[in-house]
Amino acid sequence: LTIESQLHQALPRGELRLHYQPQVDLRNGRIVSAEVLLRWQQPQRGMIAPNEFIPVAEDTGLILRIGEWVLREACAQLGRWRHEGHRELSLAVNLSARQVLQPGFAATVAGIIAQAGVPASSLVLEITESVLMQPSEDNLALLHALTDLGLKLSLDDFGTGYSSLSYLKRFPISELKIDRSFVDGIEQDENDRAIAATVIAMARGLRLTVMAEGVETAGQEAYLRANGCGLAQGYRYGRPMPADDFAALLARQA
Ligand code: G
Ligand code: G
Ligand code: MN
Ligand code: NA
Repeated sequence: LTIESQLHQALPRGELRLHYQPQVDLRNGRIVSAEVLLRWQQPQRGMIAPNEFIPVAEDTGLILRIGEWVLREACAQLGRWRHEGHRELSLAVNLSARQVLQPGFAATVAGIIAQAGVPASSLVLEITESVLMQPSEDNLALLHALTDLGLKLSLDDFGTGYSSLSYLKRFPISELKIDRSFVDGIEQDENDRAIAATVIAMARGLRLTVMAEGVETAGQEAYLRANGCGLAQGYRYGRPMPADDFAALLARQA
């Protein structure tokens, strides 16, 4: 069987799972949110990484149904955690370009957050530069319809794509995620240090929050904090993990 035909079965058979990776406030080290990362436990193939099946889901259009399931599941989980006392917790969900730019998506999101009983302000949607590379009036209106709900848009993998800086001004983005490829070299590569510091300074100038991805070491963290980066995510704080493990981590810092 092809990966495509197996992917069709993944949702009805309950083979998709969500993992949660902690995101911390660099001022105090506290976990304030998590990125939601999709996992596919395929009975014959084992665990399949999103980089392998998301492109297939995008090509086939299955991403629309899968993406909606991810949002629904993530918001329901967020509602339970907030109800259990983690009142300030928020979640960041990855969206494919095709998903964000489908007409009526904002109404779908509004329905999902209402059903889950979570405030829109506790939801971050991570989009990629490919969304901003189609800067039509229609697309701009679709993104505004989302931010009008009160949620935040975060630009994932910043610096790796082709988006022009002018898009940052034009689109209703409130956060930049510095790509892990720049964070990697902070301790040894003068260029990576300069890029990280410059992106942080630019983001602050534009009044955007900054999340550094792929933070693994104390040295990387110290450099990012010293340069004004507010938020961080990476193995230093935790790998993507099942909901129960993330809940245990939250409980320990309560
Ligand atoms: O979890 P992992 O570190 O392997 O993630 C790999 C990539 O897959 C990430 O860059 C992320 O953007 C993407 N990804 C993970 N979960 C989702 C999802 O639910 N929807 C979409 N569209 N992409 C996802
Ligand atoms: O594309 P996106 O940035 O959404 O996906 C994040 C990916 O990066 C996930 O596949 C996740 O497993 C991976 N990741 C998260 N933190 C780290 C880290 O500290 N080091 C490395 N090498 N990978 C990470
Ligand atoms: Mn992401
Ligand atoms: Na990324």
